[in-house]
Amino acid sequence: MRNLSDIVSKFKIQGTVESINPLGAGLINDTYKVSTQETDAPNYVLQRINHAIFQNVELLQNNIVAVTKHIRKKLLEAGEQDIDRKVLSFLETEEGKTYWFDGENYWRIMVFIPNAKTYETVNPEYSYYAGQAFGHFQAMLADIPETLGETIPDFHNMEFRLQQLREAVATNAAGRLEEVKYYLDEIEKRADEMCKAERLYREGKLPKRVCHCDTKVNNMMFDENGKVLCVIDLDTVMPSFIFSDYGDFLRTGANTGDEDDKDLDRVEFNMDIFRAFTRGYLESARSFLTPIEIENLPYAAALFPYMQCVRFLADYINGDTYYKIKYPEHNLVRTKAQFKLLQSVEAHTPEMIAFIKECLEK
Ligand code: GN1
Ligand code: MG
Repeated sequence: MRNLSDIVSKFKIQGTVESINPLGAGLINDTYKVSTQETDAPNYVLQRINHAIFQNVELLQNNIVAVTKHIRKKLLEAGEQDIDRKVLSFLETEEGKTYWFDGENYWRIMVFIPNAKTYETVNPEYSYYAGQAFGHFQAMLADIPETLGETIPDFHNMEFRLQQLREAVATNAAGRLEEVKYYLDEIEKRADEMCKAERLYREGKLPKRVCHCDTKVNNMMFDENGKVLCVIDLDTVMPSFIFSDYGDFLRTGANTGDEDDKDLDRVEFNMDIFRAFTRGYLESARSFLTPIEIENLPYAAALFPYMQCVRFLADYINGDTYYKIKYPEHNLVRTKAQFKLLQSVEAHTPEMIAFIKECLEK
């Protein structure tokens, strides 16, 4: 790989690079923190964009620039303070692009947000703020003038994800089919119900809105007091069902275990987190959500563990070509943990429905 400081030098940064160290735990891109020597110069985040997955980097960066500019404008209009910590800003190269292609890889740099933290787990109070923040994020983007492209076509299309799984099964590239039969059966039993969003969309009953589409807990920056500053990891911002953002936060935030927990007894759906997040989300999103969207929030809570189960399993069957893995069984372990989470969500569905009803009556 190229010398990282060489890559940094292609962008118009302030200050002198002191160190470059790995940052974060994303499964797709490679991320580094670039620290500068001068105290008055910002630090930066350098990322290698996974070009195998994000094939149209120009479109990707255009989306992100459009989104961050629009959010910045909204924050200014609302008279917000501390705007530089509430929205990402990307640096340009000498050629005026927000990415650099070194002949092999695509790179980008954004300003590092100081005194902000990400978490792998959150308590109910933080979840409440997270719910408000994602509702607010969707609300701010409701009138973005640019039409955003799909950075990964059919990214959260459940029918498409099932089709990919079925193709993986038909090919059986890694010869792993025998050991995953049970999970395939369980997935197929639920397939029809889980494709409900696509059907409602075709019937004209469900809109697409600009969503974040990767609302894992660790994609939010919190300030010193646990308040959400901003949402990061904007690669997948695109038109989708609001279920994407609501559901994927709960998939990660309300899981009492880890996404790849080997101990399935640790994996449960935490209703306290569900309640706090839902309360926050409804507060900031209720004004624009339709009754069908609200009614299907419990479906969204099940859809994302289900979809992730399908995606991890397909990758396992394909021989681990998509997600970074740490050991050979990793994608199978992830599949099992997501399935366990799904079962727990299913067990809590009546309670979720009752809680949402209660929120709306207030
Ligand atoms: C990937 O980049 P990261 O780790 O935040 C994936 C998400 C999955 C997630 C599972 C582009 O997100 O869709 O939900 O892993 N991103 C892409 O942890 O596929
Ligand atoms: Mg991430």
